[in-house]
Amino acid sequence: SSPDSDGGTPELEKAGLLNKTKIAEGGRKLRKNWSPSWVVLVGNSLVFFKDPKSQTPSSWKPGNSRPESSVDLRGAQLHWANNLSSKKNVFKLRTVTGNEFLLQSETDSLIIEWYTTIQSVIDRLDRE
Ligand code: I3P
Repeated sequence: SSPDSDGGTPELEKAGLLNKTKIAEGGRKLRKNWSPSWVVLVGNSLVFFKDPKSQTPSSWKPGNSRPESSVDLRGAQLHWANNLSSKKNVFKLRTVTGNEFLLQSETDSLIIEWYTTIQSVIDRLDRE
């Protein structure tokens, strides 16, 4: 088991800059509003930071920067979604509460890494 599986500070799995738009809130469709977001995968959550200036390795740490929003990955669903955008490399993340996000990167390898890492967290939570 991981060093923090007994409930200490959750481990940082991944952090980076992606383009993000929320497309649904509680199942209700929203108008797209793409913007760059500093995305941090930590523990069971995907955490979004609005300020691109806070893109430092320490910026995810609690207290250093206030997250814009946070997504619980337990029970979430991930799908490639190039049919939902004119942009390339888009995937959709849907939470159990019916919030839907599109995430996108111009860099193929980067978006594949994010997809794979988020899916592995979802799979881990499904097995718990
Ligand atoms: C939207 C904006 C989005 C686009 C969306 C447009 O227009 O151009 O970037 O999504 O397309 O409606 P507006 O700024 O006037 O709201 P993509 O970039 O993902 O294609 P859509 O309506 O086909 O989703």
